[in-house]
Amino acid sequence: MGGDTDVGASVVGEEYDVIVSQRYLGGNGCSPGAIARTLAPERGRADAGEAHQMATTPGRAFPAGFTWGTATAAHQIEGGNTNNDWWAFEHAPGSVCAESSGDACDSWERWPEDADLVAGLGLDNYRFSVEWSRIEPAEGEFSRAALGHYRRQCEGLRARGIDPVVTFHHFTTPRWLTAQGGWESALAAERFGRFCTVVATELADVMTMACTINEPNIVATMGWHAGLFPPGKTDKDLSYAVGANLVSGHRTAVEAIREAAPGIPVGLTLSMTDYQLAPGGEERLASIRHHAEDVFLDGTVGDDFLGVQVYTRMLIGPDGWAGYEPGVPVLDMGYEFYPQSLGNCLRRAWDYTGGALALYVTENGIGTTDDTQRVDYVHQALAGVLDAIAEGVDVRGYTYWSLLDNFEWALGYRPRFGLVEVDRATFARRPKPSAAWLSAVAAANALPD
Ligand code: GCO
Repeated sequence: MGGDTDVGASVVGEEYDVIVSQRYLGGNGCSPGAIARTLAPERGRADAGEAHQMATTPGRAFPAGFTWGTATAAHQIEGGNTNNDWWAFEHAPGSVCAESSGDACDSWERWPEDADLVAGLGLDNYRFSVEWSRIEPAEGEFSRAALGHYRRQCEGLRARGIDPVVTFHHFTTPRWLTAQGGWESALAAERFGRFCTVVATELADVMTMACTINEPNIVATMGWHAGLFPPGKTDKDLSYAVGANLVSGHRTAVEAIREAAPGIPVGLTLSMTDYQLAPGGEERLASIRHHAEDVFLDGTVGDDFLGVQVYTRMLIGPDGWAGYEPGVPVLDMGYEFYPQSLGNCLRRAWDYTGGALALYVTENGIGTTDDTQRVDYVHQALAGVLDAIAEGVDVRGYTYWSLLDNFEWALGYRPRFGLVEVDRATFARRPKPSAAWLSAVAAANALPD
């Protein structure tokens, strides 16, 4: 393992650093505790009771039917996913990864506990991903046991009153496919379509929504341009070609899932950043938006919904990322605490797609060891969602990333996005006060003042 989380230093100045890499670089040495004190000097750590009271005071209501959920991804929580490109990347000599995913949260075994946690929070849905390399460990060879596992998981969620929202590809690709060129090859879309047919056939009567490829823009850029995801390449043009293959994989998946699971809404979940103009950055801003977001949004025409995933903003000047404004709070992940980014990106997604697709926030959250700061972030982000809805943007639900403290890709287990803490030795789960806070907001379907 490289162990050095400041892996992004060498990429600053290139277009891709402003596109996505800020979301994953981290290691700026800034204390999250100090940031929280700046942001919320009066607020103490809320226990569950206080949190409930905070959230049930009359506030601004969300529309009836607005859905509440939380999300995870297979490789980040299951453990032992040895047969995909990420495991290989984590274990390659000189890897940029801080550590191996290892046992992760042991959720392959402990998914019933996770389902109990979501049920305990009273959330409507749980978004999780199926691991392609477990279901299809060798090309064309499908594991009945793995399919049965995910089917039981969906059934178990439903038995607890939770809607299963299934992501078909969340960053990981089986090794047998990477050996064929992975997403560099046009073959990948066809292979992915076949996998989607098998999975959607199995889960047709138990899942409630299907997300095809999670953040294809991140996969292409981080893997083929920034070199910080597998396969670790740094070729901008190749990353654009991979992006196009991922878009075609999405389209193939939409067709496959619709055919195998009629009536299940299908959509893409896209990483969006609140790119803002710094003086002189007009041209660069347009170019970044085009490559990072628009080519993927163009691939969503005809879908049933769009999943919007937002964490922060970036100021764009003539040379790309213009840096932080003086004095802004910077998080442990290396990017700015800027919860207003969510409302702004929802507006942009709505405008760009001409209001053709219902929007769901399929990810939003904060990596912090200060749980009070988490509540502050989500509170402000949700206020932005309400503002966007009031302006006419059709936002149907909010999903917090993540249920658990989990494997944050090249950064390992240091960033803490979870509503629930996980003991790294025993895997014991312990909900944080923010979990009770979000639970109360969901129960009230309203945001406290
Ligand atoms: C993402 C991711 C997650 C990350 C999260 C926090 O879609 O980028 O789905 O895998 O853990 O975004 O960085």
